[in-house]
Amino acid sequence: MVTLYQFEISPFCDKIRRVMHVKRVEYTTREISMQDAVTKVRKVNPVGKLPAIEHEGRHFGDSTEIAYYLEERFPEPRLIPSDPRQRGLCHALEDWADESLYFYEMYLRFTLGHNAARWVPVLCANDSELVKRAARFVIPRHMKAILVKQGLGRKSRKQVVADMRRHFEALEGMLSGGAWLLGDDLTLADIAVFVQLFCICGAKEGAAALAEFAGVARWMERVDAATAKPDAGRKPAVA
Ligand SMILES: N[C@@H](CCC(=O)N[C@@H](CS)C(=O)NCC(=O)O)C(=O)O
Repeated sequence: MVTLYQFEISPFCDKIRRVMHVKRVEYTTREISMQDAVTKVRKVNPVGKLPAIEHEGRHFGDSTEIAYYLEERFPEPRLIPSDPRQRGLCHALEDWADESLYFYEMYLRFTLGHNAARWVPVLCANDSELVKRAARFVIPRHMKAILVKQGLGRKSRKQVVADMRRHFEALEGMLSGGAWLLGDDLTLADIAVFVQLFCICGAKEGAAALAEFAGVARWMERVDAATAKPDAGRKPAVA
């Protein structure tokens, strides 16, 4: 049995739940609240980020590390190609999702007031009233500070939305070659990109972009159908 330490709404945690669902890995989740994050996360991942898993007495952090570990321990069905070119592309797309698309979801959901009003309470669902109230002010500022250092936070909203739209356009182009990002089979690349897009589409601006790209919308439905727990009760592109 795998134990997943998570923030439920984190795209990286969603990525690992979906990988485990496809591989039919038995797992249980431990939800970490915002107020416990500072003390509890470092106990399961010294880097201080989630997801982290515990399996057979060992701890692993970082969604990429975890996905490669799960691939080794639960090889079927394969999610990481063995062909070197496909494997390289799978990694490049996963890294694009984790290290670029992630910052768009952070920017859109947590720093724009109209989206933050919806998502900050979800982020703090397991916290005390005091934390919930403080979070309305603290979380958007905290995320903005991260994004200013990263670079996206120094751009205008118009520029960020235009950059984001270009990512949708790139995906639409990649998907013209087949049902999945790498062709005929679902891979870790589909899951990694999907989870970030799912969060982006939780913002009004993301949902509006999705409405323009029918190929991306159909692919999102395919990935969700192939990777979500039937009882997850969530649909992509809710705004
Ligand atoms: N590269 C990491 C990123 C994980 C990540 O950034 N997780 C966020 C939640 S979405 C987190 O734990 N942030 C807490 C922090 O940075 O202190 C992965 O793939 O697991």
